[in-house]
Amino acid sequence: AKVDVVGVPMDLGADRRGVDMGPSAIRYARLKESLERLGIEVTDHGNLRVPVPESATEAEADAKYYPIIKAVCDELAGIVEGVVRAGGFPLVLGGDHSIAMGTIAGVARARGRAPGVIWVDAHGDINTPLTSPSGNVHGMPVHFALQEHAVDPARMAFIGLRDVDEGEKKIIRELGVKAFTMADVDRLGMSGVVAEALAIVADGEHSVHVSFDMDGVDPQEAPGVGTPVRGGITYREAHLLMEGVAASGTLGSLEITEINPILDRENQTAILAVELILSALGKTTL
Ligand code: DIR
Ligand code: MN
Ligand code: MN
Ligand code: MN
Repeated sequence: AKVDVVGVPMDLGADRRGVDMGPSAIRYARLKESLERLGIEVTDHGNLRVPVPESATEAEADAKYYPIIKAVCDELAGIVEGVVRAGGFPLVLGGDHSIAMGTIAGVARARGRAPGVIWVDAHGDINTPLTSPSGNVHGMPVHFALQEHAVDPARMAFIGLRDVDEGEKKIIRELGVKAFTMADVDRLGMSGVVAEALAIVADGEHSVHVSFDMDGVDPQEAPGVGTPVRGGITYREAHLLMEGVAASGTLGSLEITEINPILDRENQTAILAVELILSALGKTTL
């Protein structure tokens, strides 16, 4: 197996600073060595060049940096497209969650078809620029993925939701997007949730994209995130989720977002991210 790592040190999409250090934190947690120990061949494409907010114009800042975020996502899409066309597996390291627009666009272009998407998050990330209470672009990537990158709302599932804005609730209801809230995880168990989610999003091998916001996990296990919300996915549930995805044989691309090393404790959120990546790529106990 082969994995292509791409880092996107983006922190323009969120209010809290520091997620731009996410790719470094994940690499520091021995991503490459751990993947290689699994027998995976790793090509690290390094980081994209992402402007810092201090270098933005006033107009760009007023637009919540959308023009810059869009430009970085376009570049990311090109890299991801190339990776998929070459038969590789894109593993994208964030950065805030706005980068998902680039990853999904690249996968869609390479395959001529948008992937099914499992979106693991405490939040819906489906605000439009008009419904968003914050204006932050990391709260909107699902909206843009559906709108501009042809993701089919019927082939998408959220897992882990527990903090959804009023406007987002309405959009999720109207589009009929399958959303497994934490209450659903409690009731069905994570193995049931993953099985149902995969039944919705997967339709063949390498057809599924997992977009994993580390704030989907409970802050006790993943304190290094900008917008922690209590009552999240437990350590074991997170592994079960990734192991279920791996066992399905349908995973085609993966991204890990929103790790904030400044708010972390001894890099534990990045260390967990590496563990979860390994589970998603086939690491098993026996
Ligand atoms: C909120 C927070 N729904 C917003 N979103 C976050 O700003 O749109 N997403 N934190 O990860
Ligand atoms: Mn989130
Ligand atoms: Mn396969
Ligand atoms: Mn998110």
